[in-house]
Amino acid sequence: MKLFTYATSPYARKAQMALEFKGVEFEPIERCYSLDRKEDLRAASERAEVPVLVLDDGRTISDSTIICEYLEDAFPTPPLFPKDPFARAEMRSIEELCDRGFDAVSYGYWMSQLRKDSPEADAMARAARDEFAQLLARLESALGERQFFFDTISIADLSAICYVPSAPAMNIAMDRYPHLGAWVQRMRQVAAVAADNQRLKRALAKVHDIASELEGPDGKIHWRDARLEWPVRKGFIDLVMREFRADKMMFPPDAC
Ligand SMILES: N[C@@H](CCC(=O)N[C@@H](CS)C(=O)NCC(=O)O)C(=O)O
Repeated sequence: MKLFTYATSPYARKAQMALEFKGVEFEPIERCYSLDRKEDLRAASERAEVPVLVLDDGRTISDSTIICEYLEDAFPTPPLFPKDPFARAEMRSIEELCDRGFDAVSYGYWMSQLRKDSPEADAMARAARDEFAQLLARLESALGERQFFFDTISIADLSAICYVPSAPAMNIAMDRYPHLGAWVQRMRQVAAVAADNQRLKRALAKVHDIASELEGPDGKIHWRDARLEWPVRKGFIDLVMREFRADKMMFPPDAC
């Protein structure tokens, strides 16, 4: 199998950690279409997003949630889903909170840093910090005194570990979230998570500035669903309009 992946993409990281946790052999291929425009990723995924899993016979599976469900079905041991149906539903809700909520808020924060000379930059950074803190509080209470979000490590943990440790980079102190703080340390004892953290550190060490992580060769930035909703919902629609009018937005193609 192959995995189109990218060391700083939370979705790709989740899928790669799931493969590694389950001990499935695969070849990682680092791609980010909006930054490198490599056509092999576009050929494998109509949305040209990572992650994409390519099976040995060439069939492909896109979307981190769908990939993780496939991996759980195809390689049930060790499990990454709880057994109880209600716990499975709760696990999916935490994954969704990360994929939709944390992702959009983080994107909003990094956009505010990228456009730091824009009139709304400070307010946007504050709004993103406030909402990120609310999301952390939700996870802190969902985790409680437990070792992991459910009886054993699950997709909820692999999703959340892609966001929680970025709080300090957004100037959010972790001392209000003691359970999450201890959980991050515990998670980093897990081999697949430790390997992911090493890859992330290596990738971040090479990042010159935020622009090089977000803007493609033509200056366009990838936008989609919740990432677009967040600045509109928070009242930063003028920034969105300026990006759109300046032709700096790249969207997934129609009908996919
Ligand atoms: N719903 C998708 C979202 C995947 C996604 O948005 N991936 C981003 C990276 S974080 C991407 O590939 N964006 C396209 C680009 O930047 O070229 C999933 O869960 O896999």
